[in-house]
Amino acid sequence: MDGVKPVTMNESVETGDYALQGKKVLVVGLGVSGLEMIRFLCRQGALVSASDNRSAAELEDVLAELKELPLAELETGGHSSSLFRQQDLIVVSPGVPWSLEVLRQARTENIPVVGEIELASRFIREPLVGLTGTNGKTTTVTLLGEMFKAAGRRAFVGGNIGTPAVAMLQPDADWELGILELSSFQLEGVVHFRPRVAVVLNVTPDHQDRYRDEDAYLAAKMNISANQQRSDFLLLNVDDDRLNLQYRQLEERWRDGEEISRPLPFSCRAELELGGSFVGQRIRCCLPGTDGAGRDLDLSAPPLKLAGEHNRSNMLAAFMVGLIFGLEPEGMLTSLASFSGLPHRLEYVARVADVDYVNDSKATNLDAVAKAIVSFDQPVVLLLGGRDKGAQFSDLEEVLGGRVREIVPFGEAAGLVVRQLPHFCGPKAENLEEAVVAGSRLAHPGDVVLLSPGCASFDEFSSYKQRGQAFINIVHALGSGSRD
Ligand code: UMA
Repeated sequence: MDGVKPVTMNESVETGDYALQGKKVLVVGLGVSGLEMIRFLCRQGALVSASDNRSAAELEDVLAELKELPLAELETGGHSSSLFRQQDLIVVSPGVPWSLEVLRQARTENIPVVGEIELASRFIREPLVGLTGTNGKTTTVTLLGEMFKAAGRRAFVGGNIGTPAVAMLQPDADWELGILELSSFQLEGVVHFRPRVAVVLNVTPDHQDRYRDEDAYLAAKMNISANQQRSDFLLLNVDDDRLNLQYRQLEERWRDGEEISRPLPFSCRAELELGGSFVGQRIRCCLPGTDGAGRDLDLSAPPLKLAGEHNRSNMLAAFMVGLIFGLEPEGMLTSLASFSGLPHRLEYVARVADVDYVNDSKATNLDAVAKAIVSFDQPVVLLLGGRDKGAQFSDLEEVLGGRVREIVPFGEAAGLVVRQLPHFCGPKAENLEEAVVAGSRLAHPGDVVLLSPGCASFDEFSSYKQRGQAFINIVHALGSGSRD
């Protein structure tokens, strides 16, 4: 993490004076985070400037929105050190690299530089759940949002999922807690951010263009608990080797009385004495009694619509967070049973003639296809095709064996798929509809027909969403009259 962790904010802010009235604050980046930060900072009475490296022409829509707001200065087409050096505070959008020369320079001049999550968390008074991981973050915070909503609790769900955390601070807001999906980019920019409960779902190599090595990426993720205290919790998936090691080290430090959060393990492979496990059909949780969170449960899990160990692991993490916040287990089990995931991402559609149909239209690359295939315990009939993006379909061979009954190649890329994966392919289908029908004939009872196309949709549709919706419609037409 050399060179990426920002310098802490100036003394007055650190000692609890968060007043922004009359302070010169620069917002870097004019995406959704930048816009929301500008709105918030203007409401706080700050003298707000903004800087973006896109040209004014590229920012046309954004500039139209900014017209309503009293900006002190607006810089487009690059970042100039003269503007950065005048500021009392610089707030940075998550996608902007901390290594930018202008930011480095500002820090050497003791100008505080923080990220959007840090800014928001300094003003949010409600307890926060912070959730990170390489995969499954969006699914898990969405499920958590549903669990809290079902329990009648007003939970803000935001962060990397799309709504910036600072939107939690809108004047008419009335939240009881915030659930934040946090990317490693966002976690790089935290200084005092302290979630009441932090969760790390998994850590596998990603964003290697931004991080020096895997340890630097892990360090950015673990920043989620940097400011937690002994009454806080850090949930770690111990099925992940790197997190298992983190857990064992942190547990020792916690037992030695260090001022760190209580680490709690969770696993879908082993039953644990402390923490949570989801092995077979049973969910077992043993949570320590700090602040009334103590629970000891052994429950039978309902049948789930989402397949795969990674989904069980995400569900277990959400269940444990809910328990810590006092949600009733029965209500949460109902939420688990009805949760069908996010649209177009391993989205369960229906069961027709004892075959499950799953829409993974968002999988437009082979890595996503591979992850989808391994998430099922039952045999898969894979609908693969669309407009090729230069993929090497033969790379899939390793995961297909023993898992995929047959591939139905479809659309423009069908010929290429057949040439590269001759042993797995049945006859080509012209389009998606033909592919679904062919898939339904090939599938045996208990199988999954999976649309995980590994290609763009543009040969037949205007977007992956339209393709996914078409798949859903075709499946429902297929199933009219059958049990859903
Ligand atoms: N920009 C600069 N200078 C730079 C680089 C970028 O001015 O050196 C400008 C760009 O021209 C652009 C703006 O910064 O105008 C974009 O800022 P941003 O990339 O932070 O984008 P936002 O629209 O604010 O969205 C961000 C997250 N984006 C990234 O982390 C890249 C969104 O996550 C998030 O939903 C949103 O804040 C709200 O919190 C997206 C994402 O791809 C979904 N995340 C990555 C992931 O999930 O893998 C981490």
